[in-house]
Amino acid sequence: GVTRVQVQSNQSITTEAGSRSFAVRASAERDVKANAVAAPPAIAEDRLIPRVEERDGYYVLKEEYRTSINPSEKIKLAKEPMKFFTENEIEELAKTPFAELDSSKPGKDDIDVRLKWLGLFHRRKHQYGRFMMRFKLPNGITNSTQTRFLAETITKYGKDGCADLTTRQNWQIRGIVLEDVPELLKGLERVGLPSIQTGMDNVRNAVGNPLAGIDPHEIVDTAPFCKDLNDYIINSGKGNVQITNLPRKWNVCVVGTHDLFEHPHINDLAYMPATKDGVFGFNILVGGFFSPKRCAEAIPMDAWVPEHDVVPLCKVILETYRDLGTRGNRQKTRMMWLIDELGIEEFRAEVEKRMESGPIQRAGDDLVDPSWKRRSFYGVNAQKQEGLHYVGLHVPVGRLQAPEMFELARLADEYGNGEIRITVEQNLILPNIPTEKIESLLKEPLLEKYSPNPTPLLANLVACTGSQFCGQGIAETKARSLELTQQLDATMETTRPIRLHFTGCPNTCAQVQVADIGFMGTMARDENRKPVEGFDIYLGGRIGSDSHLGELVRPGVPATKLLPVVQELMIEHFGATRKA
Ligand code: SRM
Ligand code: SF4
Repeated sequence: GVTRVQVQSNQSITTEAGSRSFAVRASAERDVKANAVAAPPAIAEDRLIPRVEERDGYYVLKEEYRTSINPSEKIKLAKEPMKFFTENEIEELAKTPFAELDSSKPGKDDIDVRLKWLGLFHRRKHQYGRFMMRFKLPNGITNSTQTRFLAETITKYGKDGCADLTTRQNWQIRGIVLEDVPELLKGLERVGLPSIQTGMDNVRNAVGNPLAGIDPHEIVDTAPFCKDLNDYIINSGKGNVQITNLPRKWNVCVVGTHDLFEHPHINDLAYMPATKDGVFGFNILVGGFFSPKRCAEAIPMDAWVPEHDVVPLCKVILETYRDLGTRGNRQKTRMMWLIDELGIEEFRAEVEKRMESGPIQRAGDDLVDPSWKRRSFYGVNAQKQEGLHYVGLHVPVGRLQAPEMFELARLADEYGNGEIRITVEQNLILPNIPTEKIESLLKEPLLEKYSPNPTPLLANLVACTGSQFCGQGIAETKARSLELTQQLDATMETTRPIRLHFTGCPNTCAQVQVADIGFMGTMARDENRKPVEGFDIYLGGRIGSDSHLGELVRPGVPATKLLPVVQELMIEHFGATRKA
């Protein structure tokens, strides 16, 4: 139950239940009335002094702000992580025996932390000595060449190699060993797939409409905006050292649909299509984020920018956050905490102060239709371009092996134009298929595995990496969620899609708070009070204009006891019935 309600000066409302917290917009008005709203505290002038300064081309924390900083800040101060890339220090590191690196604290920090600036995540706990790699794939648009290259890369690693589609429209691959990294980086450059600035205190993949440019109903094509943002964020692949020392991770998306496929309410910065005095541009939402201790929906910055100011605005928001964000308790360093501290108006003023083109306009007229019914991507759908179609395919829990990736690349080349799209639900879209090729595409054996017509439950299943590879995982997610969903399909009749999200720990990478039914890995107790893997079950998350974050309804259900609990929730809340 909800035990305490805090009302922040900036209208973001966070309720806390034990150690967990949820933003609840629907009940906001009621709660505001019940609680006196504290006036935003006056901001002391010295609070607005930037805490970082440029030194030899890199941004570092000033001496006077180095007390009470978190361990990650200390690792960044001890050695600039970006130098592995910008000064090619990775060459030397890759030549050093792994055991030697792992025998000292600085070496451990390099392999476990600093390499994340290159998109390399050491899987110490479950795949010792091997790395997961993550990319920059603006708007989730990849192609057959990149897919083949990734497939070749993981093939080398045999049973240790596989690939995932992520909840930020991205590829991740596994099995990489350090000595291969310099060559791998060169290969990635050839196929135009950068991996830099994808982990730790960097900007994450820029998300857009997966149907960008081909969607007959889109408001705007988000792909060019995501590409421009990405070019700025990583300085066109050369690395943007101005923004590689943020206080924490940071997410951005550009909305192009009424469907809100892009999840604007859970990004640190979201561009919402809007007009102002008849000119097209974007209204700005800021501060949306999820973390173990607090989840907050993005709030309006009361700002509108024309198209040509999309990148400049992103730059000044990032610089404001970099300069002023706090770097103490790491659970309180996401951008919303800074917005809370300053108040949204002061935050806006700080952003505006940095904007070279002058004052930022107040919000314009939103173009998103709030009554729009979210569409499904699956199957064959007409594109904006006459005679062309996109085909939505279901990839069970987003996991791929090399042989399927080679096949996928072949299909993209033979039937389309080589392009492949990734959705934030970890599925695929093959665009640009001419009418006359549809029939034979649908007969391809790969589509038996990656179905264009999954069951309503499988269609909406999302699962994070979980404890199979992720050291933070408390529970296994992918195999288990697939099995449970198949059991539900076999036993339950559903009349509407039910979105099931499984996440292995409170970091909520699979966003359980936006799911109809969300499962968050936790330690539970079985009937003999023995500790076992289990899940906290969340209910009632909504996406789209009616967004709402789900709430915990069944804490600590042992993994082996999920089926009856979920069946009951499906009957009670989603009109499902039991099959005869
Ligand atoms: Fe995440 C950390 C996987 C999307 C919140 N996330 C991690 C790490 C890197 C932890 C680790 O080192 O093992 C996971 C890597 C596991 C692995 O081996 O794959 C990991 N996160 C993922 C992915 C792959 C989940 C998936 O299966 O799709 C997603 C990759 C997206 C991408 O392409 O970049 C992924 N993570 C998210 C999202 C969803 C989103 O962005 O919409 C969130 C919640 C939204 C948010 O961040 O506001 C998310 N991940 C976290 C957090 C909690 C952040 C916080 O402020 O506390 C962590 C932990 C951290 O940063 O300290 C984390
Ligand atoms: Fe790992 Fe937890 Fe994220 Fe799942 S939610 S990928 S277990 S950090």
